[in-house]
Amino acid sequence: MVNVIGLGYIGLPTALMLASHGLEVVGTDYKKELVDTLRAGETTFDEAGLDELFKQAVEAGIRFSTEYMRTDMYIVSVPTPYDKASKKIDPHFVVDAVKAVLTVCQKGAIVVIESTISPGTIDRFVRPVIENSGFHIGEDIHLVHAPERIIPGNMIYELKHNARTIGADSPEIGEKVKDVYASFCEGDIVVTDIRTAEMTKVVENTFRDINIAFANELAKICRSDNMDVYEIIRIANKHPRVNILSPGPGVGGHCISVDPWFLVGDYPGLANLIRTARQINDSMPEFVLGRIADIMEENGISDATKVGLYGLTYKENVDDTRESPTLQLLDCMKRHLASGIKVYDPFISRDIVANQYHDLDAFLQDVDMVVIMVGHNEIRENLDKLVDKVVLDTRNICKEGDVYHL
Ligand code: SAJ
Repeated sequence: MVNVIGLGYIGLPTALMLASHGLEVVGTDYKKELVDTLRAGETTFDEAGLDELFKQAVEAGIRFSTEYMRTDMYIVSVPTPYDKASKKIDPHFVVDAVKAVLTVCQKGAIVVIESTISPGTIDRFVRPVIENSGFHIGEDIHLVHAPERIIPGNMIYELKHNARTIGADSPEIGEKVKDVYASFCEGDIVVTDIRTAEMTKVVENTFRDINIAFANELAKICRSDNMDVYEIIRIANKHPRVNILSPGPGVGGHCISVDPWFLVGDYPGLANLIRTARQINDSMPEFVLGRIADIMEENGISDATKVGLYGLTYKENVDDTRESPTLQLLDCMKRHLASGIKVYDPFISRDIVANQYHDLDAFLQDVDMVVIMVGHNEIRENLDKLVDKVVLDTRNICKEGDVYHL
């Protein structure tokens, strides 16, 4: 039996995937409400294909509990927040989960950490907790790091098709865990050591952050001299060895905007390019704010309450608002003492910010200027509703019409 600990964005799909591929699975989460929702037959977030997979897993017998199970394999997928001041990881959820596992596990159990952790976290925080509890790593308990790699919006497909990394102290244990993931994963599964697996995961997200920062810096350069950044990127990308990503209003989510800081926090004297990239991406919401001010002035709009931000989530077609550029922009506005700007996102049904709307038409009726912060399908399919608005499109989804860009 596999006990998956933490039933959030990663743990839940992973547990469902294992169960629907023939493994006995219990999903554990300390949040009773979440467990009750799953037991009642409902999923807890929006993701393409998740409901279907959930149905299959329930039919296959997956169970959900607030209790940790006595078994020989655990997959830990709990959050890893970071301290914004020191830029270092806060491993307390991982450490607490491992401590809880130690109270119930069988001798020789394998504990797989899936949560993204900064390189060295297992050595610094997890091993000492196990050893101080009187367990011998490699005999009583085996440690593995198998970082997730799936992208929100395409998680179910990527769970099946992406390559994976398994970091283990011993190759035999690595192979055992590989067999479990191979029950559903058709991608290449590489077995390596724990430190390499930790570093590789953070490097992947840092690579993407740096590439987005390059696109964002280009957007600023092109804006300063009236050049079309999208046309330049489109043409440059026809070169066989150039592949520039898309500029945008900032980098959000709990992965790409967080993981590079682990390297900056741990290697402050060395991670210079990485730090600069993070700073460029973090500067984008303020840059958008400057664009909004200029465009308002150009169009004689003096009242911020006539401006609406479309999109609150960190990217299109997901319901996750963690570190979202829109929230960062609203924060910037507070610092500039401006307020009253209107906000709408079809994926966010509860009120999380001031002046939030829950209906596209009502939102559009009350604003003269729309800032597209997120390119949800909803707005792509309703661009005709923006014809009489001043539009700032930070995602380059409007290919026609008189629209402002970054
Ligand atoms: N963004 C841009 N321009 C782009 C691409 C993205 O501005 O060209 C922005 C997005 O709008 C968003 C942010 O960057 O605000 C991050 O979005 P994303 O789609 O690039 O990535 P995430 O954070 O949803 O998922 C990433 C993925 N990592 C990589 O692609 C290397 C995913 O595979 C990881 O599993 C995930 O992080 C994670 O959990 O670590």
